[in-house]
Amino acid sequence: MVEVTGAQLVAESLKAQKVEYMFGIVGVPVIEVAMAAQAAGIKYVGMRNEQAACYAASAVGYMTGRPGACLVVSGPGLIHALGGMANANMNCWPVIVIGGSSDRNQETAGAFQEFPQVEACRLYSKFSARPSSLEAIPSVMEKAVRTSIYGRPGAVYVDIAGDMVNAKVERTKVRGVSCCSPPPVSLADHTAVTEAVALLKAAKAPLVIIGKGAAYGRAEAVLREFVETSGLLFLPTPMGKGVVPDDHPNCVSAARSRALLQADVVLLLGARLNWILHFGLPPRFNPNVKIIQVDLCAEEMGNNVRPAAALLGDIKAVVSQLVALIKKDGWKYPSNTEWWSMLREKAAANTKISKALALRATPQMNYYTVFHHISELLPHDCIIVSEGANTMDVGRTMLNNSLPRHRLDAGTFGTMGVGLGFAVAAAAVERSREKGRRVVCVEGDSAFGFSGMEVETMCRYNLPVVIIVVNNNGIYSGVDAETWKEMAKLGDLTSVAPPVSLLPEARYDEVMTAFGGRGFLVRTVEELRSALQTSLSDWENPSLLNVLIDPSSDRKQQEFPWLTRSNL
Ligand SMILES: Cc1ncc(C[n+]2csc(CCOP(=O)(O)OP(=O)(O)O)c2C)c(N)n1
Ligand SMILES: *[C@@H]1O[C@H](CO)[C@@H](O)[C@H](O)[C@H]1NC(C)=O
Ligand SMILES: [Mg+2]
Repeated sequence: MVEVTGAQLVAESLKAQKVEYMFGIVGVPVIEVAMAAQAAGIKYVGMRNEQAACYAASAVGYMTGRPGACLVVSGPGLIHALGGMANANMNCWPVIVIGGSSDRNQETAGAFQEFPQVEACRLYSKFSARPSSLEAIPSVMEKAVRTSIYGRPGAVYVDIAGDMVNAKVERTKVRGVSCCSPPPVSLADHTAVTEAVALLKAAKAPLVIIGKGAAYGRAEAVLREFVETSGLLFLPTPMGKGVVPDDHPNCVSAARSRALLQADVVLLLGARLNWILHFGLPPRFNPNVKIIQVDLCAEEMGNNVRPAAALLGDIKAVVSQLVALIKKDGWKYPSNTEWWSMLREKAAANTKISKALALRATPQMNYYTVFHHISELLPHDCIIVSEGANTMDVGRTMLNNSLPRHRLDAGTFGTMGVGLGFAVAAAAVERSREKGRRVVCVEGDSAFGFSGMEVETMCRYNLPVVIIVVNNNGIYSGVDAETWKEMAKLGDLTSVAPPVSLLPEARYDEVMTAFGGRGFLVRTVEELRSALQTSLSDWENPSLLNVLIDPSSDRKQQEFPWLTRSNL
């Protein structure tokens, strides 16, 4: 008689569903689950906070199309993971959280770390359940993984009662469940496709917006063909960057505001008309703009703006339909239109302003100087992880992506603290690939602090992440060291220090050296370039560049504020 434990069933079921990575923190009752996962051939990455573990697992889901698993203990462990589940669900990224919970016979008795976990996860996931017996584990796992990747991807939760982890059952009594099929692909209604092409042909100022749904849906090849066949101009959303390369001649990122404002027809590909796209409404959009919406989620159609055409289906398949129809017609948007030349001029003017800011000779560097030099040195195929406010926003405009799914940032939910978990995940995935790519993590000093201890995780597993902390002594801005000292004389700092401020010239680089990685304190362009070159040539160790910039450095004047608010 061969017996199998609950832990083994969880691990083997995950492996059977092609889950390759698990991130987590062990303790009672899940230590055996992590060990069983390794025994089943799943890579286990022990993290320092469940939040970061869940961010990491969801990043694997986005990059590979297969959810990463996040393993947490009961009560507080699970609570910490909720932030990661919410972030994944908002981003529509698959992740499977496995939570140990208290023993069934102690429920309601005040058991150790007892919490209503299945109920708690419901608000943060697409699916939240607990297998009722050991025999039920494989099918519940299959359903969880399937749910995370079918339809609109998202977070799922499976609860494992503590007493089930080490309980045993005869293997022959457990029905094996094979791997779920890849998500079924559906095409858009042919009439809607015809309407969409007619709208594009009649447009004077058409614009394609490429979202991270297109990146997740692996539509890069067909989308590039679509852009080049149709001759249309495109604008990526933050994580849509790289699906078609940022330096493609049809990319109008540098004239984003103008392109959004004056487009008369927008083809929305795997992007939502939420706050990132200013709801598709005035003052940021033309009130008469016609939206052609391509999405795999029917409920998304009509959010904020009623679409002129709704193309429901798999993005890769639907874009193929568009390409086929355009090719049949032999239609191409002319490249000598006013729309083209206006956007080109605007883009050139904006780029010139950024460049002038970057090259301004001042004693301290500003955001533009830092990103100008970083962009010259980064390999074109690197994965850029980024978070912060100014750091993320300025960095996004100045750091190009040429490959899809190579930018991971604060995303739809605007979550600070995601960066280091994403970077750990990206580096782990890249290391398993034949030609692993560089992972560069560009962090504001505030953003870095949320998950800063994951530096130890990077050092422990020799993950050669290059972290660049753009340090302005605060959230959006800070004060310099001298002013800070003067301020301390004026009264208790909790009363007088600006709430945005953080410790001036904090030595984040020493967090890295504390664990054996490379740390650099950087004040000048020369130091920045040399530290970055050294870091990029080291594939054994992680590095952290603590780049001190002018704490009063700001974003250049914008036509519109970044966030569209109601008129208060
Ligand atoms: C979890 C979470 N907490 C708080 C915030 C509010 N917030 C937005 S950006 C930001 C940090 C910005 O500072 P930093 O990372 O140093 O970037 P900077 O703008 O200074 O370059 C914070 C705390 C958030 N978005 N997410
Ligand atoms: C980034 O792309 C833009 C075009 O969108 C191009 O002008 C710029 O030179 C590129 N930057 C780098 C560093 O390649
Ligand atoms: Mg800052």
